[in-house]
Amino acid sequence: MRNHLQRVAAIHDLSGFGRASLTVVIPILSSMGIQVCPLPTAVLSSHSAFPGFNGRDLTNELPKMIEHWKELNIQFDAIYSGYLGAVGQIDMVKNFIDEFAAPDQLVIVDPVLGDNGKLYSAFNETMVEKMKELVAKAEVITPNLTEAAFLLGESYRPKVSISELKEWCFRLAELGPKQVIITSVPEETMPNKTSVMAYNSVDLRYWRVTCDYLPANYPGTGDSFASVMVGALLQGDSLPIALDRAVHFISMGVRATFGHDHHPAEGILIEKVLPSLNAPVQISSYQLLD
Ligand code: PXL
Repeated sequence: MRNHLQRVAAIHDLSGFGRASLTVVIPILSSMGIQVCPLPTAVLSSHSAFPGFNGRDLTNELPKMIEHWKELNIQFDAIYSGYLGAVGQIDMVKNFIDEFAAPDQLVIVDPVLGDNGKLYSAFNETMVEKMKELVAKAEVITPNLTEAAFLLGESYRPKVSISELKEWCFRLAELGPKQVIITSVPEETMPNKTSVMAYNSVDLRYWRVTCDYLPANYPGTGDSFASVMVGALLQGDSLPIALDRAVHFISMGVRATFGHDHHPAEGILIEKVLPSLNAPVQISSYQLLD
């Protein structure tokens, strides 16, 4: 039977406090009219940027949950993975992609590994190596600059030229994905701007969307960005329009948050900007790169 709504299997952790992973994936995709079926990889009191967090890895639970979904014969229009609780989960997600494959399905992997040049506290080089295998099974990947550097074995540096970034996108596409999106790219010549770069290996086009940069570091923005990308692509947007929508959603969320004085680890106030996801595209600033 055809799904009544587009349906996404969302393989991420549930962090109770701080807006990251499932606490942003679900509201964003629900606001975009898409049904989310979470497969939680871990349950944490907060994301790992808060000191003293408590977490429970769900690696041993996943096979039983996946088995039940198979018995229910659930069909997914998209499979979307993010933060994985342990390296042993990578093979499970790879198998999930094989077992739940369907025609025209979107498989999007956000290879969550780290930020600002460092791996997140739960991860090491083994996770990086294994993540390459998962990336190879995706149609779309959304690493940030740090994750792109780790996946390519490059040293992280905050300033990477556009020609180097194009080469990084190309090399990431050689790992398997058709579309590569690198987020959190500082602009070389404009310190108050930040960009997202994308490459579509099907039509060989490179895209860039630039927005204002405010000096703050909010965990979970990568999860919000990738979730808007999933929603927009499922709604039939082109790659550059999906990029535009995701960049401007984050940009608005950062602006809605920046003037407040709470701890940045609480993340961006997505609740203030969720309704904008239902508006027609208003700002369009994508650029096609030579
Ligand atoms: O994608 C961000 C994220 C997700 N989940 C957990 C995290 C983080 C980033 O710190 O710690 C548990």
